Amino acid sequence: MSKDLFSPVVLGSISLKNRIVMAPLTRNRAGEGGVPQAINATYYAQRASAGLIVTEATPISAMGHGYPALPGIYTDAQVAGWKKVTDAVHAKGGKIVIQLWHVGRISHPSLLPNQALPVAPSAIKPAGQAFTYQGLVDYVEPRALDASELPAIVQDYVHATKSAIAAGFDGVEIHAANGYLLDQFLRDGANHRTDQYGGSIENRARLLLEVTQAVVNVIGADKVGVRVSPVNPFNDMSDSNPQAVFNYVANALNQFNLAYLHAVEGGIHGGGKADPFDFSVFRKQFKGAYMANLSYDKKRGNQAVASGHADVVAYGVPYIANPDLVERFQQDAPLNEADSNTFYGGAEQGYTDYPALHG
Ligand code: 8OZ
Repeated sequence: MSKDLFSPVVLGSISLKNRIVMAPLTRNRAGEGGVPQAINATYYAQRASAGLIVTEATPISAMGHGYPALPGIYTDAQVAGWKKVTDAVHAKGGKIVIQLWHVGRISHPSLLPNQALPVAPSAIKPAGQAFTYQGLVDYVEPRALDASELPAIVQDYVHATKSAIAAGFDGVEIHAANGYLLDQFLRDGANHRTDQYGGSIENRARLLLEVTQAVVNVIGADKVGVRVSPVNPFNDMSDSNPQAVFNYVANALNQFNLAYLHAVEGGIHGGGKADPFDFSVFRKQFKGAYMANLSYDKKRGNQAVASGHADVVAYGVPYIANPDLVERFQQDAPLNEADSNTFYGGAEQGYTDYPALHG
């Protein structure tokens, strides 16, 4: 029988009851100190019929923050908060991995310890404005990281992965997409380094591969995914040859036997026009499971799975508004419309109050 979105699948060692994934979604509703609250557990548990939930992007360190009210995964209180989330999702038969995040230059001193400058591969100020507690403020020129500082950042990923295990997650996803730190190293619009972390594609991929190796050593490759966005221009990103960079990355990641590779297959967040890119060629470089994301609906999701392009499909905006997206797809029921005014920040409204078909 041919596969569709409702067929079970195993990603690495994570068993999914269907191939519908809740994509990572930044919602800016964590408590003081980046600690997840009961409302966050309710939100994720409402969505536990997904085959897999990828949490919102979650900073691995205080320097990894770049927006208000993000949850973290590096303090004991954050681990305890996330434990309530994973318990609530598991109680409803769901699976959940946490997306590990360092924002790099997409931040502002007001969001960082001691008003520190954001860090980046190179001292290149991104165009645009940071979301701060004081409102939108121009980005600043980040401080270029010295190569000697990178092992400590890799260690922050290690610590975050240990914290994720303690918090009861089924795995982790390394966020190497959308113009944040690891993506800043990958793409040459943001990386002008002349050391072993810049210049050639091999050098620009080095930090991602070091982070992946370190995370794999902690939790096991069969519980690790990596997310990339080869042509998303969001956060002032560009590359002179994205196909070559990301074909290399997909090939290099084969060495680990990861649970999955997750790709944003175009531009998101209104960052502008995406460069041409052949995602079918890119996907074929990778020997493991592939998670596709970007404006899929039920029909195109089923086609992607049936054709073998994707093993699983991640849905973002539809999951904001439809906690029971799986049931709605199963029944061809109409979808709730998502209200973009309540995407980022706030409380229950637009977060936990979207109705399910069956109360
Ligand atoms: C939208 C707003 C803030 C952050 C991403 C973590 O694009 C994000 C993000 C998206 O990966």
